[in-house]
Amino acid sequence: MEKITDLWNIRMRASKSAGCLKSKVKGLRSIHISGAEGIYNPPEIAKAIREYTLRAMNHSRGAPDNIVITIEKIKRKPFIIPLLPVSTVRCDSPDEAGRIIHKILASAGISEKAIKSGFRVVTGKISMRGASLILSDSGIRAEPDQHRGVRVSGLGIMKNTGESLSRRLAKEGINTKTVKEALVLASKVASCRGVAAELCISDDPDYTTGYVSARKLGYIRIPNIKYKGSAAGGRVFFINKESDVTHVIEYLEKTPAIVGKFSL
Ligand code: WAQ
Ligand code: MG
Repeated sequence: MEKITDLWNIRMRASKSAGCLKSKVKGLRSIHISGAEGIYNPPEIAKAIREYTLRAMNHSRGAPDNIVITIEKIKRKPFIIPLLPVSTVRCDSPDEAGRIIHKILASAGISEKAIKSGFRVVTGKISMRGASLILSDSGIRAEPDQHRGVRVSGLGIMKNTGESLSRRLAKEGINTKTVKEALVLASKVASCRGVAAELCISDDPDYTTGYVSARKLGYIRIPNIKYKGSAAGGRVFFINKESDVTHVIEYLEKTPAIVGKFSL
């Protein structure tokens, strides 16, 4: 987006009805295929919708039978937030990834119980549409709807910040939409008061790089976080026990935040 007036939030979600008995037993009516969101100025809207539609229709998780695209005018002044610094660790296998994740999360003050609970979410067979909120000390899940999770929305990046980010990422050969969108999302999550860290594994079977992020640690990419072909994945936001869950959800789902600078 070029200017921070006349902003629109666009959300896409694609799903297919749950045909298989297993999902019905678990009470799931639909299976999550793909989702995306971003903030745009009016001249960019038509292009964004086309791009989101194509993404939904050609997804590695399968063919959807329902695609919902919502376009809403943003009525609040957005927060301008910094981008997290990016780094990539060396990691050759999901086993090694497990050890690396454990070390990073423990250094961010996340308890053993909470790390275990987070692992269960991101390696579970059923993909949530959003993220799980896990209390950093007890490991208890705090999101009101455990099927849906908390869906971060109202996020974007200023045009010139996005362009210089692309140049930086291109030098490392990682200038992709997937990386950029995840980085913007992680930056918004890290800017939320009460969030201690995030863990993410893509649910796309062919995308095997995940990340751990936190305001203090930045965005740490972890290759080979899962085996190719696995449709498991998810996101966990670890929250401090004093944090106000309602406020956290309100900020993540509803409050517009735009990445406008590189660091604090
Ligand atoms: N809000 C909350 N949770 C979300 C959101 C959102 N806006 N979008 C996705 N999720 C959750 C949901 O449970 C998905 O199943 C899961 O995350 C994975 O989503 O630097 O592509 O869109 O190379 O598959 C990481 C990039 C890419 C790492 C992550 O996630 C890198 C990715 P996906
Ligand atoms: Mg996905």
